[in-house]
Amino acid sequence: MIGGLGDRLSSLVDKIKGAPVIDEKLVKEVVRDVQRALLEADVDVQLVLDLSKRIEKRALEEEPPAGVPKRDYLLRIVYEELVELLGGEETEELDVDPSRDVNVIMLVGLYGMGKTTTAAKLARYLQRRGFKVGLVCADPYRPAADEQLRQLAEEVGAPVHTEDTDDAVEMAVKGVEALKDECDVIIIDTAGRDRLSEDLIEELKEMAEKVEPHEVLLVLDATVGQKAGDHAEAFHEAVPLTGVILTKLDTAAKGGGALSAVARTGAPIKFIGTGERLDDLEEFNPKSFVARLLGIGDIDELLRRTEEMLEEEEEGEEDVLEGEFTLKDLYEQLEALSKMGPVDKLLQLVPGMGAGRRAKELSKITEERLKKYKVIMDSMTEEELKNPEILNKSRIRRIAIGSGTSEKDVIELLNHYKMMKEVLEDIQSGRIPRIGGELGRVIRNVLRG
Ligand SMILES: Nc1nc2c(ncn2[C@@H]2O[C@H](COP(=O)(O)OP(=O)(O)OP(=O)(O)O)[C@@H](O)[C@H]2O)c(=O)[nH]1
Ligand SMILES: [Mg+2]
Repeated sequence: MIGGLGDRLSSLVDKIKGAPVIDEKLVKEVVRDVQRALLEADVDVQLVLDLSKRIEKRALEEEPPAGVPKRDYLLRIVYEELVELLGGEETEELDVDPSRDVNVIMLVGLYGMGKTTTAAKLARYLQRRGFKVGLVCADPYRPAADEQLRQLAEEVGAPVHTEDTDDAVEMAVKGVEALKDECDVIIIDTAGRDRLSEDLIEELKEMAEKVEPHEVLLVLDATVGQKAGDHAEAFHEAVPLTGVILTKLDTAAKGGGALSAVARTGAPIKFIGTGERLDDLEEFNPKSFVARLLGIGDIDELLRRTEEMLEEEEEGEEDVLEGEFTLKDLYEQLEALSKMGPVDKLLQLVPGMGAGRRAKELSKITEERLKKYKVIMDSMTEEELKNPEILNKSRIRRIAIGSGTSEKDVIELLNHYKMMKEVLEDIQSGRIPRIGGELGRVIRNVLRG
């Protein structure tokens, strides 16, 4: 993705990992490689210079925390500075709330940026999260705009509203009116122009006043490179944006330029489009994006951090082990954990978990199983999720039938739940030592509920 940036950066990681010593010469070489990679990806020269200066200064001056090898610390510095370049640690989630009557999202942007395609992609993304999504065409200008949206809506299986008028605002208002009862989220595909003209600004402002959107997302083609920054700024001045979706990153050699320029404006990049298919939409998160660019899996990441964590005792985490540990928690936490890497590998990092029956059994929790567990849990009542003890034979049978799985599957889930609970108790009683830091937190979250 985004040209050779990933290739260049991951060979840099190999260089750091393979260097016989981490000295000034290597640091300078690394800095030069980072510069070259970023400039090639069209990142602004000044941004690149600032970043490389910071990397060099930090690498030469900062002392790694006790127990952390210099090598790992250098990697960490490169990683942190790249994350900063692409928007920092904080990420903003899409503001959709199931308790609202309806959530309204406006997609805005110039001609050909990918609004209509992205509307359908976003619909699918939200459907997968359990929302009922409707699409509204608010583009009276582009020939057959309604037909294009209709076809895409059909593909994702979403209701669509089109209104036969040449007034974009009216199209949006009537569309929301028509779909709001049957939908949780309504996505409005607005009309573009060839530039940010007065009439477009007026149209979008008036529309926003009338439909009161929770999100106004600018859809921007990443192939424009650094110009994406000014573009985002100008739009934001005209209509307050809640975020940006950068499209066509799959084809954008200048993607690094677009990402860093938009990040600099402070507008959160919420999604990236990575292809023409309707599945090609990803949540954008600078941390995991950079980890991917560097080719360091989150496992590496965690392993590296473990070392420093062992040193430091985090404060304020004493009570996290307390409280009810329910099945629901198990699912949520396992899901969070599995995003960081294979569950079994992670659990092996916990002292006392590496071998034996429990580790063997828990290593069976693959992504596939997690999906199955979710389906099973969807067939349970709130009460059952909270008090799995009440699950007797007949309840288990009912759940298996309801979820289209087998009784064996349900029992397996319950066994895994019990096992995690045991581990929790072991940690509480001190039979398994506490571990600190990020990994410790994740593991404790898994175990706490
Ligand atoms: N490769 C790639 N192509 C994309 C992506 N997103 C959109 N496209 C393509 O970009 C072209 C324009 O997309 P549209 O969704 O029609 O753009 P639009 O902003 O609605 O265009 P107008 O309504 O004419 O203003 C289409 O051919 C899409 O398939 C992406 O992430 N990657
Ligand atoms: Mg369109």
